[in-house]
Amino acid sequence: MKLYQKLRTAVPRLVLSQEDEEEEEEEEEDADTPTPTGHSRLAPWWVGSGLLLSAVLLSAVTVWVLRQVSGGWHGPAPPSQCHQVPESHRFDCYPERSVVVTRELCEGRGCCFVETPPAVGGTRGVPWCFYPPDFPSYALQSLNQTALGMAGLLVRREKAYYPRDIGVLRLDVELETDTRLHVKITDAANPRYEVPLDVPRAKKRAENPIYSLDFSKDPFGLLLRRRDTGTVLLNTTVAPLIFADQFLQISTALPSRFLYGLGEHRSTLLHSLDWSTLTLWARDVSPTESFNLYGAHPFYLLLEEGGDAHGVFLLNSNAMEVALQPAPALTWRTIGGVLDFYIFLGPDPNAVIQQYQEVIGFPAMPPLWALGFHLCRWGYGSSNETWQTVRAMRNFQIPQDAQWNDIDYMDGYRDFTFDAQKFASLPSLVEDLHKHGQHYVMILDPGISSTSPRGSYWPFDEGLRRGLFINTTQGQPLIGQVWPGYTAFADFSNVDTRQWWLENLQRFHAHVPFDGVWIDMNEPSNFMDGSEEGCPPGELDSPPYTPAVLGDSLSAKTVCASAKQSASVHYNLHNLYGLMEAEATASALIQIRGKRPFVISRSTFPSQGRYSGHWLGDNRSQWKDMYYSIPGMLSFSLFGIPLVGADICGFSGSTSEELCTRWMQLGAFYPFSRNHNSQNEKAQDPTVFSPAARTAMKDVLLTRYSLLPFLYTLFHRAHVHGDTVARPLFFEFPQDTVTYGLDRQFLWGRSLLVTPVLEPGVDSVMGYFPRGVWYDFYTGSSVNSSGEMLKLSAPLEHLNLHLREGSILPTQKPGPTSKASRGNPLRLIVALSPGATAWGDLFWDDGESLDTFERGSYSYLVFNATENVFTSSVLHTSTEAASTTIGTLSIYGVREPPHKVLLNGQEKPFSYLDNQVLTVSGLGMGLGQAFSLQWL
Ligand code: MIG
Repeated sequence: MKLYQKLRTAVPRLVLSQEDEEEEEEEEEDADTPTPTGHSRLAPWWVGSGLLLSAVLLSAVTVWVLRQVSGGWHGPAPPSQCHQVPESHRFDCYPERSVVVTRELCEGRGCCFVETPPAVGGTRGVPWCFYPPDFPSYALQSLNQTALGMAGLLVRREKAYYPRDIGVLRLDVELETDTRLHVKITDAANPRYEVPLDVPRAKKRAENPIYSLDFSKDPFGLLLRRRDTGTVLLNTTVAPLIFADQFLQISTALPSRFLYGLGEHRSTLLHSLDWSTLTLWARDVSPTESFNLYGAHPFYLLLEEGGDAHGVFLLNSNAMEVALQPAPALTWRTIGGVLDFYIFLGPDPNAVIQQYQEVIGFPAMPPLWALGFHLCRWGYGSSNETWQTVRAMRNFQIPQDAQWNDIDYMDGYRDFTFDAQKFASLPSLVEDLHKHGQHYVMILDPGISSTSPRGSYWPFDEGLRRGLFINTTQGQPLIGQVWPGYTAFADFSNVDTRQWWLENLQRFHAHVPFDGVWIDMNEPSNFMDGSEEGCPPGELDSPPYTPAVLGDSLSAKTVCASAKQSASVHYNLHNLYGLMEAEATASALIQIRGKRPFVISRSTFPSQGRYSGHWLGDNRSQWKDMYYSIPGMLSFSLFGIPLVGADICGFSGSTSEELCTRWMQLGAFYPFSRNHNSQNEKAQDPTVFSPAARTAMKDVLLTRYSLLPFLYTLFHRAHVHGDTVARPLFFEFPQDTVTYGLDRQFLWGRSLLVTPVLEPGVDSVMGYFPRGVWYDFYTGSSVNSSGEMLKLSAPLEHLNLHLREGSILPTQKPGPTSKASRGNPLRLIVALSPGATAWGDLFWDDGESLDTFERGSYSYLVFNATENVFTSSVLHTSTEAASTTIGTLSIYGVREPPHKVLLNGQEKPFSYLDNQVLTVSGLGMGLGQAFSLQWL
């Protein structure tokens, strides 16, 4: 208690009401002697105006006794206490799915058992077994100031109900920046597994945090507030903290129901808090609502009342669940590691994502060709067939930057080989792609065939010799089954594996000079559960608590959790498999090609954006799947992986011409745009459809290509500032609550609104237009919205695109490849605000060299329009800029027809249309040249 008191005198005091003060004094006196009654002296937290929430804070960091709860309580909770807990505030004390919870089992845990009508619609509904208000938890026993914040001890007097319950925990609170707080809870005595991620460490304590922090002492709890609004962002006193070796649980009240993130899942962008549980455990499965999918992203963004936003990241890679309930409240439930939270205070959504990426790392700058159109198919069957498609695309002059091959290029599905018969012309195909300014990408799987005759397959022989595979508990390579038959799995947590992976890629590149790599099946996926021998008994494969993973077992369709990897057991590293493979692959590509790497990965984890993009996996050729790609894509924007897209036209099942046309239109606005198809399905590339459909697809790709300078600049901003590329509307209009649930439209950057058609048989689409002037991208005609749903004409050949007032977009005459386009003159589209201002920028470099920004080999231009003058300012320039010119300026929203246009003071011809569009062509201004254009 001494430490605690010392700290209290060291910081400004908390102002409490008279009554509260008395209570507090009382508690101070007998702080060491728990009262035997077991009754909380405070109003329960759900009574919103209770003491806990009415305290006024004076300091950023204040500690005081909130409530003193006895630890001496056993057995069934008194029924009155149980019924007192409102249904929405019942925190599940028996989340196990394998048992039907009875009163006996529940009360055996010391919890309340109250039956309520079963839920409808697939969720578990109100838990029947829940914590009583005074369920034993930890008490904050000491708290010391540290350089960055404070460190304390949490002590539990009574064990909870899971084995190896940890009695004394260490709490570290670091005020890392004014907008970032770091809270870590771990075993005070023994080191535990922690995610091997390099996170930046603050050097000194934040001076003016925009948050304040308070602690409840017994039971321990943390309250985080936004200072200027007083909004309580976290309140962990709502349910007991549990910290056993393989069951760690902490709950918090949420300040609103506007919760996003927590991937990877198939869901609406805005999560439902009606008793949904989101499981995070990398899994190969065709995306299905409520299943755990390929990646794990324990991060959420929450919009508060009034439009401020904050984010919470739990740096933990173990299997976990996040339980949501309507209180609103959230429970993190993980089965290993430590509770390591980063909290980002924004205050706007974009700032939250920037701050998150300051911790996990900003995304890599992709090569320009990555932003072109990609074509792929499982089952071209031969390199000639693949080549035919490429030629057909060229014949119709449909833009394409990259041709891909799926596993059928391999010899017996073995990595680093290609079928010598069917793919004999593969090297020539790749050469031909390069000649046409195009690129080649092929798939690699992490399962390495283990049954090829010794001496015939270097990847396995050498991996075995060097000991680079995931091992069983017995120390032998774990054997599972994937496409090539029996396989071992590369252990990318071993640095030597990265070297071996590089050598494999080098050897293959000598024959097939690929440009990028598609890494699939890296959950890792296994056709067997665990291994050919199953998994051994024990607490890793059969933990005391198994989160609600698909298949009810950690080893379902993957390797055993007990398997040994160089950095730890697979139990801890499973969710990191795709990240580690991506890192190894990107670094190998850099060494082999000396250029910016292009990697697309199926499994992902926070910080993945530094190494790869992501596609949303095995969707189906259905309208519903097309819709789900939007929330999927936008969620990955939140996760710091801006290079994302879904299989355009659908992976499995057969697409229709109408669906595929609409999907090509939407997909032309995925940051990563690839049409991919499963084996045994009809071809679905643009060339196979009717002339009308084909032309619509070609047109929308040309539109994409015309926007590449804008898209590329957005990626630069993502790389340097952590801005999002594809962006939910609420990011730009957080004050407009209508936008909170919108996930059928999205923005590129802050200004380009995409409103796709997502259903069959229509020729119009409803779209929301936040308050302001919006211009039709193609024509420049404007609508002035007061924040309305508008019906837009949408015939099959048309994708609705609108420009927000006040923006300037750099575009370019499109060519058949990004390489061809980038030589063409630029056209800037200026969308004036009613006050006749606009802003935009352009990042330009050679499109492929490493670290151009970091080395200064780039140009950066800022465009402004104000009072009838447009100016281009060159903030930075380098040699690449010399060959590129700005040719045209199209200014939307010029109200009066001008009589004169001056370029740097010289008169210029122009055109002016009735819809208030002023166009000036033939500017011929080099990118490195600042200039101004005035209309009078
Ligand atoms: O077991 O490589 O998600 O895009 O075409 C299926 C074949 C393995 C799954 C990928 C899909 C790819 C397919 N792969």
